Amino acid sequence: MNPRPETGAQSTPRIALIGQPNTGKSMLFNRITNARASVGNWPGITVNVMRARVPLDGRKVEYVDLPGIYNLEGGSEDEAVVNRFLTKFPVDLVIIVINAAQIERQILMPLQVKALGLPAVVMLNMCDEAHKLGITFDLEKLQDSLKMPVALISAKYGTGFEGAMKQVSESLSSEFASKPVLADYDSLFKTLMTEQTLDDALKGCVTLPKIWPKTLTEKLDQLFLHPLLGLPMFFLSMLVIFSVIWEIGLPSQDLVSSGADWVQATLLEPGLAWAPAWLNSFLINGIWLGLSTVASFVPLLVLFFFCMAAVEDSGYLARAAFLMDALMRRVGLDGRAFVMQMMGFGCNVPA
Ligand SMILES: Nc1nc2c(ncn2[C@@H]2O[C@H](COP(=O)(O)OP(=O)(O)O)[C@@H](O)[C@H]2O)c(=O)[nH]1
Ligand SMILES: [Mg+2]
Repeated sequence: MNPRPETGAQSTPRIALIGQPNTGKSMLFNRITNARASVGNWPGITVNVMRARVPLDGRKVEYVDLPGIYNLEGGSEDEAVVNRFLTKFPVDLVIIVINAAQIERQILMPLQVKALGLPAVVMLNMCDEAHKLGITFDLEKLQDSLKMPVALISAKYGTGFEGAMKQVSESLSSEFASKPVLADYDSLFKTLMTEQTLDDALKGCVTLPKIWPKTLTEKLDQLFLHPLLGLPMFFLSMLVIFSVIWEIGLPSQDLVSSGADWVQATLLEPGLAWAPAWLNSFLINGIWLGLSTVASFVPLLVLFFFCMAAVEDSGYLARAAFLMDALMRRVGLDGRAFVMQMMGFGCNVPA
């Protein structure tokens, strides 16, 4: 039996939010607590864990935002923190936050929590995203299957939030005072987690669209990563970039050069006519010529970096590396090495 320090029927009930990273736990936590959280100071817990005390149906409740984890029994640092937290500072209710659009990949945690015997409410968050993708849920069935309340919400837009908190409040009153005992994780999970159990838990509860709507990125990828047209299109884009640099960059380089020549002929040479030959040559052929040569490259560089930044930030460079991989492998290199080859067209020193 685990001792339950810091809790008891007389003290503040504690509710912990758990779930995978990026499921919206913190956003939900902020919505629940009106962003009035502070970093909790828990003995033996090294990462920042936010906590806040706010009333729920007239009773003060402590909420804790635990680090995102993929698995309750894993060995990563964050998983160890959650593990340690749940055993050392037991909670009276767990809110399991799940990305509703990825429910098939996130159903493990409710099953693990159920196996531990912790009272829990599942919040299928990001219902707006799931709705956009055409995913529908049979909440009644899912509640029956998981044997815990399930709410469909959007922490971002507030959809379903009130109803979900009502479920939290009800679960807390019914379960509070009959606290669970955390069992030995390993033996508990060993029998539990087969693909079959995961599939069964969702059977008939979730309807995924037959055809997933394509995002803009997917549509563009289909075009740019086309097995036959992908490479020609990539070379064409590079040709366009090279011509832009050529057509705009070279004339601007000439412009800067002739500007520098003009400055030299009309200002520097007459202005320095008084100087002895060695000083004159040092200032004009040494310093000025050096500076103006470097300056003449500036327009080219600016243009080149601008074009490359656009290509890189759009994600096209990473895709080009993917496209080039098969070719580059023939010469014993990686697709990414192609980026250096490209640089070589500009200057072979950095390449
Ligand atoms: N579309 C949508 N995005 C959400 C929702 N809730 C959270 N997010 C986004 O999901 C991302 C991760 O949220 P965060 O609260 O930091 O997740 P955490 O890692 O679980 O704490 C953020 O960019 C949020 O804006 C939601 O209900 N709908
Ligand atoms: Mg967070």
